[in-house]
Amino acid sequence: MKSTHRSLLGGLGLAAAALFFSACGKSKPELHIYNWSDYFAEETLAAFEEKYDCHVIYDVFESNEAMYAKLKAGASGYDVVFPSSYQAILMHNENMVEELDHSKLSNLKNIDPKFLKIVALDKGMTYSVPYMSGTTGIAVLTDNVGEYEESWDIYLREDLKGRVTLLNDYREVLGAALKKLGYSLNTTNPEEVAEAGELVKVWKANIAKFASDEYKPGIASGEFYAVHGYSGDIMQVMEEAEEGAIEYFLPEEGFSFWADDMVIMKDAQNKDLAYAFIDYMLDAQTAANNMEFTCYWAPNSAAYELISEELRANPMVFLSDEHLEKGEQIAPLGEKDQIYMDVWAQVKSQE
Ligand code: SPD
Repeated sequence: MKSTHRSLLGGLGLAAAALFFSACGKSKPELHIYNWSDYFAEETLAAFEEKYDCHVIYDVFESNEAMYAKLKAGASGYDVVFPSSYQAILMHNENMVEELDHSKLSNLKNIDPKFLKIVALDKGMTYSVPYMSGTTGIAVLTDNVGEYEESWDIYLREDLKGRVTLLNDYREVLGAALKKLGYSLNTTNPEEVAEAGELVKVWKANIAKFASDEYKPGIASGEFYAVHGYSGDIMQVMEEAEEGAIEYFLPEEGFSFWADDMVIMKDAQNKDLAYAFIDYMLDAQTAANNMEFTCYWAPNSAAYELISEELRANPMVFLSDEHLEKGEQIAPLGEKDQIYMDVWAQVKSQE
């Protein structure tokens, strides 16, 4: 697998660089992207800028909730956004994203049909195109955690108090507690969600913080001993750590898996460039480069033969039948989402 140095600082470097280049050459067309951090290979954006003689401005978000809140609060000017599939559905229902013109996406043919069948929520790719998919689990610093059970109960361990983190993401954290309690992470039963909230309050007393970007540098530096995080991001940190220093597990009680998609915003300023960008991301070599860098599954059949043997064989990258069986995909809940948001607000406000 190609070893590449990644910023473990949540993509701030890339965003700053993009802003710098944007300020230097205002005459070129600009493409504004809003995405998760550390989610492109280093060469991806620069190669696109060169090919299309444009500037790419890359802003990052740490959760669907934060991204959606910013857009709803009036942030406009983004051309391409990368919500998780369950969030893309909500954005589509709220008329925030374009219906896609497939004639402008020649590389759509590369999308893995198996992925469309078993994982994609917008199976016809009418308003979203799949980008990457992964799982959410727990990474541990082996020397500091010692023996452990592959369970959400790690958040109860007194000896790890103040050294563990949970994601700052209500669907992921309440979802984890729901799995621990034996419920679906998509339940709309208010009592089950409330019970999950009570469990998260117990976990909260033991954690250092809710962290969605800081967990990467935190476990890399040894500040945190166990972190709740995304498979590819953890694998990125593992690649730069000593062999065996960090392990990743999927709790036996169940866990989430998800996909992140690409959408074009209704108010995009440069829709042609947005289409060109999505098509470029679907190019086999671009997708392979992004997979090698991010360590996530890009569901692009044409890219599979271009990635290393090692990546192809890594069980952390591709969703296996076991993942699909023991894990559960986060689904959109419509109005019932409010049940989760109310419980999450209580969790967050508890001292
Ligand atoms: N660094 C990229 C992380 C992408 C995580 N997206 C998945 C969110 C599911 N709740």
